[in-house]
Amino acid sequence: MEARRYWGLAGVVCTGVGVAAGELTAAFISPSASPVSAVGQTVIGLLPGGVKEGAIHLFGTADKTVFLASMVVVMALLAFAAGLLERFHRGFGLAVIVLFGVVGVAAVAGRPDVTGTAFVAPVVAAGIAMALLAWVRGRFLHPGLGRELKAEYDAGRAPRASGPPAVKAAPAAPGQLSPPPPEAARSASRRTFLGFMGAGAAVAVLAGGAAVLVRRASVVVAELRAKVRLPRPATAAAAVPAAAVLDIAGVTPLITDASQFYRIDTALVVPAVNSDTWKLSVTGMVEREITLTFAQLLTKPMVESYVTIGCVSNEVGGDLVGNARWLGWPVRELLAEAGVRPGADMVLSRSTDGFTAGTPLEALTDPRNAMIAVGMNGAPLPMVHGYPARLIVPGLYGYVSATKWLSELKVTTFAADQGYWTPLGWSALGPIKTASRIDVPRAGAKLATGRFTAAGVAWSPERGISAVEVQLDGGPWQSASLAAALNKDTWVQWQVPLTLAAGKHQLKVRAVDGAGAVQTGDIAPPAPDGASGWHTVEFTAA
Ligand SMILES: Nc1nc2c(c(=O)[nH]1)N[C@H]1C(S)=C(S)[C@@H](COP(=O)(O)O)O[C@H]1N2
Ligand SMILES: [Mo]
Repeated sequence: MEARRYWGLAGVVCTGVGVAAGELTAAFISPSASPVSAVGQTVIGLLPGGVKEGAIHLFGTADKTVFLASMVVVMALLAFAAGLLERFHRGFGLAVIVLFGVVGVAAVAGRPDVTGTAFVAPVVAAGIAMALLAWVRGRFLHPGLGRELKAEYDAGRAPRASGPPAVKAAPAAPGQLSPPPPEAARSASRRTFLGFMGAGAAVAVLAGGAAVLVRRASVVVAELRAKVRLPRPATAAAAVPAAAVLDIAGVTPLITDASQFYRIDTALVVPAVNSDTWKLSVTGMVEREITLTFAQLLTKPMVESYVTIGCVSNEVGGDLVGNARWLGWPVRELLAEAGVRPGADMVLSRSTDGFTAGTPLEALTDPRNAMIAVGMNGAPLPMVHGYPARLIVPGLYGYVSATKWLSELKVTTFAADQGYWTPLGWSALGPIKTASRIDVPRAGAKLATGRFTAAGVAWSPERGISAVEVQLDGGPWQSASLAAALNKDTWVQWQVPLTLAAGKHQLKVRAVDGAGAVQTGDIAPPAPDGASGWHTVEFTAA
């Protein structure tokens, strides 16, 4: 098995399986995470305009197909070369694959819509390709030492040219060179090798095909999303005052960029909800059931508001919380059109993928800005955050309110229905607990002695924040100063000047809500209704 073509073939098949596995991983992570298309887009971006136009002239609408086909050919050639290099010197081919991985990571990281997990796909691709090539090398390709040949040899059928002195059934006299393995043994080994290569190619084609199918749906939706023109809000959010933003390095930004916004849901594959066929229905205890298309929803008078949402699973000091400018139609107006019948006390919202949340009816009908949101920070909802529409309810944890990929609002009762997480041990009611977080200093920071400004954020959506206090090394609680609040539904930044002596320090923070209630210091885990306790950071000054 020394022929060059076998090594090249191994390079192509092993890399192919890796790339396909990477594509499949990407399809599950996010529609934009595909390493192959990221590399392709990067290459297209680097091509001079003339070349691009030339290609479009030459190939017309087939330009993308031609481009992808050329990419596959180039990758196959490089992978063939990687296999040959591995034959030339152990590890060289693997190094080429590492390079593939690095290019993939760089390309994915350079995409405008990059997500934190996007780099996983090229890493998976390179890892699998390397592991396979190393295995195939050891199993079949190592000159004269293939296990297949050894088995033949041990069975006394295939005397070998090199290796340990033959004890069993060695036809050659001691000191004499054994003859090479007979053609029969070599072709048996070759057949097994080629069988493995065929199986590998089949796996690559199947995984790649599955990735394409998963992706195609999301590409269609991404294109629809790109064409959405959000309506102007009937009630716009006021511009962010300068006084709301502290100029302190390391403090959480007041507005969370969609790309940085935490994502929590039960969906393995991001639902690709086609906004052309999407419908929202209002059912249950209503005078008239209503169904609404996306186009109809976009004609409704929209409110725009900053709302901080949080996950019930957020630990004290954790980052499963974010603040965005949402645009949506007030749920109370939709419910008023449907006419809620007496006796109802809950709305069970359902997503296209079957998730449900049970929200107190009151939270959707009182004056707060509970909305069917279609916009996030001035753009249509990102697919991972619920495109085309989701619920946003100030003051409630996401699991009881923030249904993404919203498809139905069923007016019902807590006695009759439960949201997804309630039977799994989480509280039926999920008001967000007042919380505060120290962003600066970070835990374990090594600071200089003297003056230092600590900073962070505090939130108590719906009630607002009236004060934040910190405690240094068990001393008295001292007031932090608050940046201007956008409204009572969002977090506020806080800062406090400290004077640090040399040594170890411990800083605690607590907030006071708009009604004067002090954030509890009682330590509770996230289950069943949200973590509590004062965020505490330890650091040193020298
Ligand atoms: N369809 C659907 N919507 C969902 C969930 C889900 O699993 N499926 N999770 C909820 C939870 S637990 C939270 S905290 C928020 C998170 O919203 P985000 O991912 O946009 O930050 O979405 C909520 N909406
Ligand atoms: Mo959550």
